[in-house]
Amino acid sequence: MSEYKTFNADEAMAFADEHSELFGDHSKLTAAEFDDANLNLVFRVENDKGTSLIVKQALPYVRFVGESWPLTTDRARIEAEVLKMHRRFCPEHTVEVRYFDPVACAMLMEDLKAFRILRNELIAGKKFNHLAPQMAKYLAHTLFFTSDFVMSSEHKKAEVVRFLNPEMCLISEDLFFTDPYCNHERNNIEPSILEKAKSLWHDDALKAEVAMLKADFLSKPQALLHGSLHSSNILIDDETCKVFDAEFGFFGPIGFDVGCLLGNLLLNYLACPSLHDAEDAAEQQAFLLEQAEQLWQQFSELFTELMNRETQDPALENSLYQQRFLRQVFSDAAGYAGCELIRRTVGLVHAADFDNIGDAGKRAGCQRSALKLGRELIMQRADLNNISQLLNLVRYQQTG
Ligand code: SR1
Ligand code: MG
Repeated sequence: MSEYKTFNADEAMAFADEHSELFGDHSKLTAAEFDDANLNLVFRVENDKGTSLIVKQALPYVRFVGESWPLTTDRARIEAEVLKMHRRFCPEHTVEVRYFDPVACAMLMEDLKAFRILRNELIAGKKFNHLAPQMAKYLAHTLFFTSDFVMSSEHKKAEVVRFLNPEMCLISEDLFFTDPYCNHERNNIEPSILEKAKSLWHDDALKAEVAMLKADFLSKPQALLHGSLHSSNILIDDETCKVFDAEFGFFGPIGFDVGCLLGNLLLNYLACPSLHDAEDAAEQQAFLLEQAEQLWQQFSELFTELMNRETQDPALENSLYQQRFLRQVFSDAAGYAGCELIRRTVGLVHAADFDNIGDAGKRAGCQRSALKLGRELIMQRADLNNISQLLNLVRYQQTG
């Protein structure tokens, strides 16, 4: 391809056929477009023997908004490079990119056809005991091995430049840290909670803490983040989790990836009483709290073990420093989890966990709980000493 052109189904099939041996000669191919992709053009290309691949192409705009929101196609390069880097450090839980074309801004990925979107599975009340341990490993390995603990000062600075992602970061900066705290036209606020949402616009104490979290997002390039680690960007089957959709990747605060995932577990937790009957809701909430506890516990144990064993910079081997570092990651993660709860409630992009709740009154109750819990996590993040205290805050807010 000599210049960028948006694929149609035939061109997606040709792209897959040209860049993969998978289909062999003379396969009869079909291409089906995914219509639920927020940002990009995604096709499943399949032959008549059931073999399939995913073709994903960045559009020069935000797909679900349209051409009125132009967006860089360089996000495809970022996504391919982040997934390749993360797969180096955690291959078992990172989707495989088979080929990337920088002119077409398109990639060929393995098709995990038997896997399901984690958010949808949690909404359906499914439980996966392998979720927390596997995501803890993904987070610990991808974030530790791209941090100052391992990368030399010079190498990491070059990587920070390579992964500069200003347009995608601006979306997160606006949606997480700016829009929810003012009367922004992008916000999506249900009338029944408008008064609660308005209180955010005038809450100076909260806005000061959100500003600190935003400032760190802007200027704390600790490790190569996925940058959008929510439960719709994790695929899961009965044995394995796989992370995909890494176009928001950049070097940022480690607590942002941890907090995004934690925040999405808490969104589903708050939705449970409105999604399931009382007994199922209680069981699902107990599962989610257990997964949240294991996620942090196992992440921090793995990260500590890696710091002890693999740190390359003598100055960063100091055990007191390492303890303080992880303590700060926990505090950051609590704050970013709070930001995710709030922005998914009043911001442009909601979460199906709440939007799937048919009863408007129950949905509004979940939204109010999310705003309240989100604020508490942000305001109390420095005082929460461990995951148990954080989860007690969650339990209390649920009944508060
Ligand atoms: C305009 S992009 C909106 C959201 O979709 C992605 O999944 C990220 O969560 C982003 O915030
Ligand atoms: Mg996605």
